[in-house]
Amino acid sequence: MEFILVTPQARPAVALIQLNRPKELNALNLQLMQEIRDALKALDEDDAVRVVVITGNERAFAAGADIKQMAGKTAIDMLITDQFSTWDQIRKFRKPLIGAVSGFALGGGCELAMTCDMLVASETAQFGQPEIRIGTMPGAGGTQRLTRAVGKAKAMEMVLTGEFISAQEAHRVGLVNRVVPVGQYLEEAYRLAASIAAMSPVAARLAKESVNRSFETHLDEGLHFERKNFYLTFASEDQKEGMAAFVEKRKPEFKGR
Ligand code: DAK
Repeated sequence: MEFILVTPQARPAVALIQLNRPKELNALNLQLMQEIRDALKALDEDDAVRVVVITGNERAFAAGADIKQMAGKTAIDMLITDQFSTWDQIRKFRKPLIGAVSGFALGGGCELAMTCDMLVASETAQFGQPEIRIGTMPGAGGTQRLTRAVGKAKAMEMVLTGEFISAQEAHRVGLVNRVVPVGQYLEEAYRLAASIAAMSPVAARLAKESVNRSFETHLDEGLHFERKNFYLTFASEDQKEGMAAFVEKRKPEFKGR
């Protein structure tokens, strides 16, 4: 891996992916995105990993897709490169994925953050979809996920003016889960990850899938989907362990089976 650092056990059962193109503010070139995709695939298949944290550095989570790499491309170049398949595979990651964001999360960087299940932001984080300022528009979910997260008025303003919002505002409008001082954002993400890693990985996976389904379907179908996944948890050893531990007044030990 040239542009990311992967630590499979950054904390017990918690892996870390760190974007590592600091001079370019972690601009997302094709190779970097492919490396994230490959790392997530490997971590998805690694039973020792229950939760993944993805981060950049203090100055930038990612300042967007690599403008220098994109600048001369034609529509047909973009069509043939089919970058969306990389993004689609990232979206299909099945374990909980937490973004730890400091500094710039712009354009594709904001979109990458929004593919995470939860976000911890430092007080210096800034989120934005500034593509309009360079004559284009969001292409990897910015008009869709941002609108679902913050509502139409705020999303329209961000997408049409390209203005950034602060971590505090991102928190107020529901884009991020928590905002902490800059020295603490990664630790806070690990804390959140550890609390999820202590749960049943089977239940976490089915619950994540069910929450995500709510964005893609109507209520009746979503409730049906949720019920099937709820029933499915009763096929797991973890459900037996969790309920036995409650009755026996002890801490459960979930095995992911
Ligand atoms: N691409 C390439 N290089 C970038 C970059 C980017 N997005 N952002 C920053 N850099 C580079 C700068 O060029 C500079 O490099 P040198 O000139 O030193 O070689 C270095 O990082 C430091 O940046 P600055 O000197 O500009 O630093 P400042 O603190 O002055 O400004 C800034 C920071 C973040 C405000 C500024 O760099 C900036 O405005 N950056 C561009 C932000 C932006 O427009 N982002 C949106 C890009 S479009 C798709 C998926 C996704 C996308 C599209 C398609 N498919 C699946 C098909 C997404 C598109 C986008 O994200």
